[in-house]
Amino acid sequence: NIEAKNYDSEFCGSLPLHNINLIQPYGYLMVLDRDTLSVIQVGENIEALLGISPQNLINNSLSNFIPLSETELLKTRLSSNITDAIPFHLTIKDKQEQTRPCIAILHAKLEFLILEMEEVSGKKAFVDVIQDLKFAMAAIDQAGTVQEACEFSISELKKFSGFNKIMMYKFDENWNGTVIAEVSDERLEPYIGLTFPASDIPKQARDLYLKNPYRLIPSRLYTPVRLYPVRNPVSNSFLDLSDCNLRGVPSVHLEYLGNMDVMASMSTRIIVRDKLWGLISCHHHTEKMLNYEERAVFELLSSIISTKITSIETKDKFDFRNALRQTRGKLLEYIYTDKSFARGLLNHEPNILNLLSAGGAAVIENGVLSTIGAVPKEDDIRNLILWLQNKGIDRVYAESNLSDKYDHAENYIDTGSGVLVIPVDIRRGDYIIAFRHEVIRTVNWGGNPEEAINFEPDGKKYHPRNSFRLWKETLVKTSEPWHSDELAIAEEIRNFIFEFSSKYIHN
Ligand code: BLA
Repeated sequence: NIEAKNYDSEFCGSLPLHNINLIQPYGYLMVLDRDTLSVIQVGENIEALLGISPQNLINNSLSNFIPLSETELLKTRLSSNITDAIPFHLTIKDKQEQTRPCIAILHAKLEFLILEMEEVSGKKAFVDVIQDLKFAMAAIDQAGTVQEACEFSISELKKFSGFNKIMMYKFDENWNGTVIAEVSDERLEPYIGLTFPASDIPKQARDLYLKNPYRLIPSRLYTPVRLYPVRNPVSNSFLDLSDCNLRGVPSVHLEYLGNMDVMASMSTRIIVRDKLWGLISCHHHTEKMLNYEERAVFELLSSIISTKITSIETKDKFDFRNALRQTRGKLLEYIYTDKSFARGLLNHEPNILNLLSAGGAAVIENGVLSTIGAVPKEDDIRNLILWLQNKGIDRVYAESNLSDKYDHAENYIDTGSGVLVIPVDIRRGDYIIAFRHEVIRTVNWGGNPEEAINFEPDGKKYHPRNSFRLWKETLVKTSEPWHSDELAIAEEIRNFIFEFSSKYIHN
């Protein structure tokens, strides 16, 4: 049986999404020859738009259905070698000579063009769209923290779109995600504060957000539309639909939406420093279609929110790093004037506890142990040093759950759940050790993550979990995590002591 932690990489993560060969019926899809614009492959629902069967449409040129000026514009744009999806207005004339205005999105591939079309519906005036955008941008701009940026953005998007519920979903370092902000109609079950396992949005699904800004599923009960012919005659395989908005949805996710009691869903990416940071997830209890303009507003706002979050996070990181550097500067000065790293790190303000946000610290210099703050008993410290020596730990080493690696540390969870170790002279047993106490953390999972997926007795058919009720996990014997900047600063202190001690200390 597959373990929960592996669902993301090993099971859900291997479902093919790009060659599902089915589309959702809220639009039309055509594969066209790059030169002649003649139809190579088409979604079987095309008859509803053109009044022509897919079989009869093959080898006809799109230019037979649009004004000459639009064919020319399309060709000019194509010759500019833009690879991004380009939107167009197409004034389709169907078989009965009826005019059917459409918005088309063109994906230019090497071998052919993929055209996705939707009939224009409920067009908003340009000035209204701009007004919505300006309001939302002004609100987002007011945010001073990431939390505020998330809250302001989703409430603006809720006003604008009318979804029943909008959430900001933030990924952690293991790709689990937590709902950190939520606005919803009153009667809905809240998800705020709940964490969902990585496999709920597996890797290949997350990766698609690096290509496509959003994913829209207007109705989970849609009837899938096949492509005709089934195999693309140019590539002689299934059409790669990864860029297409209309791409069909794997049944496991449709079932998942049903279990959440959601009929329509839309998610929009938040990208921070080239990485998927989170998603704005929107739910609706009845079918809900957003037209191209509305989706474009989501797309634009998602990049504005991404920029805002990036700038706040960058500033926070800079401030944190700056404060660390200032304290480090003072400590190095103390070590220098005291000609002893033990005295330099322990006897002044600020000291090593301030530098590393530690509850206690032990420094062994020339075999002599000195401590500050709340530390384990002397015997325990001596044993820890023997363990470090035996392990040959000769670089800065940090653990937030020491007892997981070293059983004996169970005895001093209250002072030393976490350690940061700076080895100075391993042979002599000279170390600098900062301790952090236990911080009991509760993860509020949206349903038991061990049951993220349920296999039927045949071991082949499977279902997503059907309960998202709070399932608490308590993490014990673990301290606050050590920050990579703290590790870097510890390394700098170690280098300084090396340089300096060869000249002044211990002689
Ligand atoms: C897709 N799963 C998704 C998506 C979201 C979630 C947002 C993107 C598509 C969409 O917007 O609907 C999950 N939605 C959530 C979560 C919240 C939310 C966590 O609102 C929290 C509030 N899913 C499973 C299992 C598998 C799985 C067990 O639960 C795999 C076996 C797969 N999820 C799965 C797949 C997709 C998906 C394959 C991609 C669907 C697609 O884009 O085609």
